[in-house]
Formats: sequence, C-alpha cells, structure tokens
Amino acid sequence: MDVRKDFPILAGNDLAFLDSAASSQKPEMVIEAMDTMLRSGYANVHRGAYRLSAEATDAYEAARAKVARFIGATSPAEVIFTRGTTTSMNMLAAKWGADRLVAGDNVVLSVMEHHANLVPWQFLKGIELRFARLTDDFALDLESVAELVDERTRIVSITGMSNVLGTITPVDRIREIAGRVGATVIVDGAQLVPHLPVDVTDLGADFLAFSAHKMLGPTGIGVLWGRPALLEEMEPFEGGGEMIDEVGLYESTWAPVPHKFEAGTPPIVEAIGLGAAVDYLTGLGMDAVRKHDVELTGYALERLATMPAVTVYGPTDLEIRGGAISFTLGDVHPHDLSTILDENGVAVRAGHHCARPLMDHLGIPATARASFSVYSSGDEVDRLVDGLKVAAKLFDIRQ
Ligand code: 7TS
Repeated sequence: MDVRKDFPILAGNDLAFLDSAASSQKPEMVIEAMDTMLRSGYANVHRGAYRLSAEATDAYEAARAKVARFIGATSPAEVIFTRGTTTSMNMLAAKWGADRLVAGDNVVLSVMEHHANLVPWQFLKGIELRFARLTDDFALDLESVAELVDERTRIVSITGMSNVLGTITPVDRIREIAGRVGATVIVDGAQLVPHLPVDVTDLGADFLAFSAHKMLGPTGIGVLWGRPALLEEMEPFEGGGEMIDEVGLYESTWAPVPHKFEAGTPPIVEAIGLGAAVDYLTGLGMDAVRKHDVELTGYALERLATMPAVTVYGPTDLEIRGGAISFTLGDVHPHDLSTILDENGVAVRAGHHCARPLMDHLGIPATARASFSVYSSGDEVDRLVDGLKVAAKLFDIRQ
C-alpha cells in the first residue's frame, strides 16, 4: 500500500511509528478538510438561519451520511456522533444498562476488554458482570460465552478486535448465543472499524461504538451506531441545547433520533474530518486495508518468531487477528524495552494498554505492543526487529 506520501507527519520523518492502535496519523485529505472548514465554512450547526450556518449544518449532516454508508447503516439517523468509543460505551452502560436492568440481571463481557468496555459496566449496581475466557490460541472461547449466557443475561458486550492481542471476535456467533435469551449485543468497534470492512446489517450487533482518531480522523469525535428501534427506546444521555423538542420549566420532550443524543454544540470540524477520513478509507477500499494488515502482521509474526526470547501474546491464525502485536522480550520490562526501541527510532506502546484484567489473566504486568495502520511498512517491522536485537544485546539475552 503506497500511501505514506499522503501523511505529512511521515514524510521526512524517519521514526518507525508503530502505535496506530493508540491513535493513527492523519492524511492530508483530513487535515485539509478541517482546515477549509475552519477557514471558510465554519459556523454553529442546527441553529442559525443564515447561509453560513445552513452550509455548516449541511456539511455536518453530510459527514453523518458518509459514516452511515461506510458501516452499511440503512439511515444516517442511526449514526450518533459522540466524543469517542469511551463516551459511546458510557452512554450504553447508563442508558441501555442502568436505566433498564434490575438486580439479579447480568452482563456478559470478556477478559480481554479495554477499560472503556469494562469500567462503565462496573457503575451498574446490583448487576452481575460475567467474563468470557480465551482459548489457548487467544481466541474468544465461544463455549465460555455460551456457558455464561442465561435467562438473566440482558447484554453481551464484547470487543470486535482486541487492542492488545489483535484477536477478532466472531460477532455472528456471539449474536446466535445472545439471541437465544434475547440479550442485546454491543460491539466495541474501536479497533475493528478502522481495520476491517464492517456492515452493520450483517455484523450481528445491536450497537457498535468506535472512535475517529483510530481511523485516520481527528480526536474528539466518535460514533455510536444502534438499531433504529433501540435508539427510539433509549433515553438521552445528556440534557441541554439542541436535543429537545418542547421545553417547559419542569419537563421537556426530546428531538428525534439522532439529535436527542447530541446535546450541546457538537464537534463540528471534527465531524468534517471524520467524513474525510471515511472518504479516504473508502478510496483505498476496506478489503485492501484488511489485506495490507494481514500481510504485514504475517510478516511481523514471522520475523518475531526468529527471536526465541520474544513471546507474542495473540492468535497465530491470521484469519482471526489484526495488526496489534503484543510481545515481551525475555524478562525485560516493556517500559525499558520501549525506551530502547525509541532510542533506535521505533515507537511502540508499552504498559497494560488499558486492559489490566487481561494482563492479570495472562499473568504478566505489561507488554510492548507494535500496531499498524495503512501507512505501516515491512521496513518498519525490520527496524523493530533490529531494535529488539539491540535491546537483547544490551540486556545480555541470548538469541
Ligand atoms: N476500545 C478499544 C478496543 C480500544 O482500543 C480503545 C482505545 C478504546 C475502546 C477507547 O477508545 P477512546 O477513543 O474512547 O479512547 N485504545 C487505546 C490503545 O490501545 N492505546 O491507547 C488507546
């Protein structure tokens, strides 16, 4: 995939940037769309009767329509702009969870969830949280999901792709199991949507959350997609301007979906940026994006396997994994490792990756993680391996 030239930060920068799972870099197209909006198209949306505001509103709603098309939604109204995956998950836990579940109900999650799909559920009082386990090859153990789901299960909320292990989960199979008891299926798509073609009409989810900044778009905006009937049923998360229909001193009624979920001035310029990111990804084609990920991940796993002191935590089967590769080198602390890699021009993330319970499950305090996006290259993987060799030498680890 010959796209590095599209990313200004990568041009003339010899850093091997391998931390795209945390946040991706932005192509010129996104930067330019936001710049143009700020320079010549900016006004608040949904309120001004004047031309500039009407045009800004059109641009904001056009971005919503682009996102809807990108994920196969049947209508733009199914796309709610939020601040990101974290906000989307908090909204669901509060409004689809706390508002509706009663003591004795349970929510099924997995041990590999990001804190964004864990902590909001911990806010629910009197609700039991259950955790699906992993297979020996770091796949989601569907038998464990089936064992945990019972007639008191109201929600099954699972990541579409683990940000630590790279594991891709079979949402259709999860749906099958959850469907037996009428439980809602929520998918944390923060890593899934940037890397695989997603069509909500056959994904099997009732709700899908994701963030723009991990899919070449800006920070400050993300999406909550939901089935129309469920969005109608769900109460607003925040009250304020623009989410109302009628307002009295003591009570109010809500604007139609999606506006009842978008209180206050939304991230207008960010929405335009997300729309441009979606255009860019559509231009590349999500099948090509996935192919690139698979090839690069395969190459990286192959190269890392040549170093006996490297342990990779994640599926060996490329069919069920994406380009987030967690690893350790001997007993070197991942923080030390990332510092040495940085000194050698390689940026990886080290730590628990906001998945502390997963680290406990794996019996390790932390990992180093290399993660890819469309601009990542085999050359960067080679530089990672070279950096690891330098670290191995420094720590006197036999190779
Ligand atoms: N879910 C998953 C699977 C994620 O990877 C992340 C962010 C989130 C939710 C939260 O997204 P946010 O945009 O609301 O922050 N993951 C990471 C990461 O792996 N390193 O830094 C952030």
